[in-house]
Amino acid sequence: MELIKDLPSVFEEFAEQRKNSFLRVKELKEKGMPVIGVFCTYFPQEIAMAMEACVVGLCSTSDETVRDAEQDLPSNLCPLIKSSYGFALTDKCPFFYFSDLIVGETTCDGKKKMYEFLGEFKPVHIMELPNRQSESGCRMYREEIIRFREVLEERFGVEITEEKIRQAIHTRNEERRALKSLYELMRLDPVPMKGEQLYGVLFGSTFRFDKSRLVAEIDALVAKIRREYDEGKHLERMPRILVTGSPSSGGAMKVVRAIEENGGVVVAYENCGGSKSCDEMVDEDNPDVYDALARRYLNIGCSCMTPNPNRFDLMGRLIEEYKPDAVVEIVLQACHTYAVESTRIKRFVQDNYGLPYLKVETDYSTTDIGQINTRVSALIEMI
Ligand code: BJ8
Repeated sequence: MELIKDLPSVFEEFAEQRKNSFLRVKELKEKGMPVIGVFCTYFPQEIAMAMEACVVGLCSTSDETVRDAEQDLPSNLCPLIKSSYGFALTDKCPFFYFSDLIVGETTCDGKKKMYEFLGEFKPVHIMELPNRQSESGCRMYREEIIRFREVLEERFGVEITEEKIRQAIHTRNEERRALKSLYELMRLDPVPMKGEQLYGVLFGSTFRFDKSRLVAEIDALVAKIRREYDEGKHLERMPRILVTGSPSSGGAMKVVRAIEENGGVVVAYENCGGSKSCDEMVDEDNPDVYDALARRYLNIGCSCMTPNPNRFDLMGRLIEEYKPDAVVEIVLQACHTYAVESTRIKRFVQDNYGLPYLKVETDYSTTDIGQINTRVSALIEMI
């Protein structure tokens, strides 16, 4: 596929993708396609894809409905949870509105309890996620994935064969491979694009429902960026920042913007939406598709796991490959697991790699932008 549009238009299009997909989901639903709303990277998408369902991310990341959510939820709760619940409560999220089934996992306590409220508006299925990455945990998640397949089969009157799951695994792996080849361009120094542009494509791609077309488009985008880079079109050399912690979408992108408006560039996202979502493939050679899925998903290094060695493993690899000059950790307000783990991340980054580390605790409001700018610019000046 030859990419005709210029790069700024492509970045713009992906950044607007979520909004532009509202209508598309409506059309797909009218054609009889089931819509599954999800909240977490642990969700084994391949099972839903194997029944040709449309999978939509429901995590809301704006301040708009937080006040409404606080009617039912405590105010000192993670903004992602409040925002997501608020959009559901006020019926302002078209993806939630069109969802036939909501799927949640037993990750952090706030999300788990919020799902109980969502059950008042929509059918909710909870997948029990073990909190340890162990052999027994894998067996348990494997069983949960099979149970989920059975729930879908019963609810939608379909048969989800292993062959279809195998095809979906291959399609998703191709998508991961393409997205990885995109973000791996940020190993270049100087970088070919801004971190915010990269994130826009990564996030926007989750709302592209024709995955084969998406893969071709991302491959073409990578080829185009590479070609232009070789012709000398790239940004200036800037302090390189690795972002980690809670998801950085929506309101939390203010931290990324602060980095880039103060002279730095985000070269890698360790968090969900970035490498956490794409780093590892599902083993296509494993004869047991459920075991392959359980192993791959359970390997995600979310702070809900205890202990959580895979996050440190991924962080270490990203530091070596992307050569950041500093690490910035985003901790959403009241996200206890990331907040607690941040102490160990700070030690890991400072002691093993001698890198400066900055933790930013924030929510989706704009009230702390000035303060974030001051702290981030001090970090960048120090590099
Ligand atoms: S795999 S990061 S998507 S749980 S920020 S709601 S953890 S209190 S979003 Fe997450 Fe899955 Fe983990 Fe990723 Fe709770 Fe923390 Fe809020 Fe969070």
